[in-house]
Amino acid sequence: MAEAAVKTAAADAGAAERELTDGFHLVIDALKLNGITTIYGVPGIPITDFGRMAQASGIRVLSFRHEQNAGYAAAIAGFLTKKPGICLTVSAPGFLNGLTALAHATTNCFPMILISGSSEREIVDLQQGDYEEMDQLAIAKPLCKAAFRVLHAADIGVGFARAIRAAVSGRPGGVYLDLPAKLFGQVVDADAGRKSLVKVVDPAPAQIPAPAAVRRALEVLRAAKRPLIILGKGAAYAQADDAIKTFVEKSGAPFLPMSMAKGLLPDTHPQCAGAARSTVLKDSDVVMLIGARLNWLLSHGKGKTWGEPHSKKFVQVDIEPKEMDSNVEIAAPVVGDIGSAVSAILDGMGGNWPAPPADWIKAVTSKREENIAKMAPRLMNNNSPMDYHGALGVLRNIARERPDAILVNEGANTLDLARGIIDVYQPRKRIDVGTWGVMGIGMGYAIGAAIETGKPVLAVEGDSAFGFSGMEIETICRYDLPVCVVIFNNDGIYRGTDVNKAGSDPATTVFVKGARYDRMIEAFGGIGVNAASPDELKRAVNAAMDSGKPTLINAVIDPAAGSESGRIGNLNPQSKLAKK
Ligand SMILES: Cc1ncc(C[n+]2csc(CCOP(=O)(O)OP(=O)(O)O)c2C)c(N)n1
Ligand SMILES: [Mg+2]
Repeated sequence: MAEAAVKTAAADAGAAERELTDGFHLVIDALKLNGITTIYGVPGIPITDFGRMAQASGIRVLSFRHEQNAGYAAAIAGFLTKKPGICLTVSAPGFLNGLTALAHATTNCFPMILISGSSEREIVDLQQGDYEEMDQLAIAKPLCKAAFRVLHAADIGVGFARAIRAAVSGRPGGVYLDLPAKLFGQVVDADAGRKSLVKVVDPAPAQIPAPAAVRRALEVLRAAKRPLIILGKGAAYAQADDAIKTFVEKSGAPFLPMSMAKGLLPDTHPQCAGAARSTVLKDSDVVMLIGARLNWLLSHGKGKTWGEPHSKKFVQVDIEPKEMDSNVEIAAPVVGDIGSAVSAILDGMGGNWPAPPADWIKAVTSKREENIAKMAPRLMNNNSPMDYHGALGVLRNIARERPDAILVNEGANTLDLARGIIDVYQPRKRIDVGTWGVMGIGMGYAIGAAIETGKPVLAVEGDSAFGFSGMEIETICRYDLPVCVVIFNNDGIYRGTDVNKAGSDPATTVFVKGARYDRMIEAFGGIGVNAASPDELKRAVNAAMDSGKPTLINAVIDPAAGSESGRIGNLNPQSKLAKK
C-alpha cells in the first residue's frame, strides 16, 4: 500500500513535469522543428546548459576555441546547405567575437543566424554595470540583414521563424537573435509552448522573373558578337547546377567563374575562360552576370580592365533588385532566384540558339591555351625550398585526382596563385576569403565543410592567414575531422624577407624564420609533416587524404617568392613623399 502511494505520487509529479516546458526546451524544439541539426559555438554564461541540453537532445553542438571561427563555420554551413548556419555565443565579448562572422555572412550573402545570450535587460538598459553588459541588439543591427530579440518564452517560435525567413529568403544574409538569460528559465505550459512553435513553410520562396525581363535578356544575348558569362558565388549557392551547366553549354559562350563559382562547370571545360580572363573582360561585347556582383572583384564593371568605355552591354541575373545599376548601367536586368531565372532563360532560348561567332571563340581559346602552356613548366619544378608554383602544381594534380575534396583557401600569394592554378571540378568545392578578402576563415570553414558534407577537406593556407584561426586545429583533432591543412610557410605576410631599417624589432610583415607549424598539431594528437620539396608535399597530402586523419603540413616556401599583397598590390596607397 505504502509502495503504491509512493508510485502514484511519483507518477503525478512526472505528469506535472510533463505539462511544463521552458525557454531552454522551446529553443531546442524550435530548431528541430525547422530541421536545424547543428550548432557551432563557444559555451559560457548564459548558454552553457542550453548547449548541454541541445547536445543531449540529439542536436550536434560543436564547441570551438573562439567564436569568430564558430561563426565562420556557421556561415559556410549556410552557403553549402541553403539552411541558416547557427552560431551560439555568450554575451558581450563572445557576441562581438561572433559578430565579424555575422557581418561576413551578410556581405557574402550566406544565410546564418548568430544566437547570443545576453544580460539582464533592466540592468543593461539603465547601464548599471551588469555582468557582460551590452546592448547587443543595437550593435548587431547595422551589420546584418535583420536582428530580433525574444523576451518571452511564448514568442520563441515566432522569433525563430522570423530569423530563419530573414536569413534564407530573397538575398540570403546574416541574422542576429538575442536571447536574454532570463528567457531560458521561463516556464510555460507545455501544450501552449508546443502550439507556439512555428514550422516555417517554404522559407525561401521561388522568385520567378518577369517574362518581359527574360525576353529582353534573350534579345541582348542573341545580338552578341562576343558574349561572356560570369558566374558568381550566388550561382553556386543556388544549387541549380544542371540548369546553369545546360544554359552555358547551350549558349556556347565562354564563361568566367568567380572563385567560389569554380567547379559549377569544371575549370577544364572547353568554354572556361579562366585562363583568358583579361581577354574576355576587355574584348567581350555582351556580359551576362549570374549571381555575381560588379564590385571591386570585377573592377566595378569599368576602367581599363573592361576595354573601351561603354563598349558593352550587361545582362544581370540576381535576386536583389537593388543590385542592378550598382556600378554601371544594366541593359537587361533579370530579377529572380537563379534557379528560376536560368530555367526561364533556357526555355526562352528554344531549339536553335545560334553559336557565338567562331572568331570570338577562337580568340578566347587560343589565349587560354597560350596562358596554360606558359604556366605548365613552372608547375612541374621540384625546387627546395619550394616556390608557389612548384607546391601548387602538386596540389593541382591532387585536386584532379580527388575532385570531391573541398578546397579551403586563404592568404595573399597563397590565395591568388592557388585560385588560378588549382582547377575545381565540382560545384561548391572551393570556399575562400570571399567578398572582403578576409583572413581568418580557414579553420572555421574547414570544420564547417567537413561537418556539413562529410567530405575530405584540403585547406591551403598562407602562414599569416592560418594564424588567425590556428588554435582550431585542436577542434579538428577533437572531432577527428578529415581535414588536411597545408601551410605555405614563407616566413611572413607576402614575403619573409622584409627588414626594419630603423631598429631592432622585426619588420611588420615577417614572422619567426623556419617556424615548424607541423609541430603544433602534434600537441593534440594530429599528424604533423614538414615538407621541403614538391615530392615530399605530394606524399604527405596523399597520405593525409587517404587516412582521413587530421594532418598539418608545413610546406617550406622560399621567403622571397611572393609579391606584395599577391595580385592586388595596386590597391595599396603610395606615399608621394621621398622615402626616408
Ligand atoms: C582580417 C584581416 N586582417 C588583415 C588582412 C590583411 N592581409 C591580407 S593578406 C594577409 C596575409 C598574407 O600573408 P600569408 O597568409 O602568409 O600569405 P602569403 O602572401 O605570404 O602567401 C593579411 C594580413 C586581411 N585581409 N584580413
Ligand atoms: Mg606567408
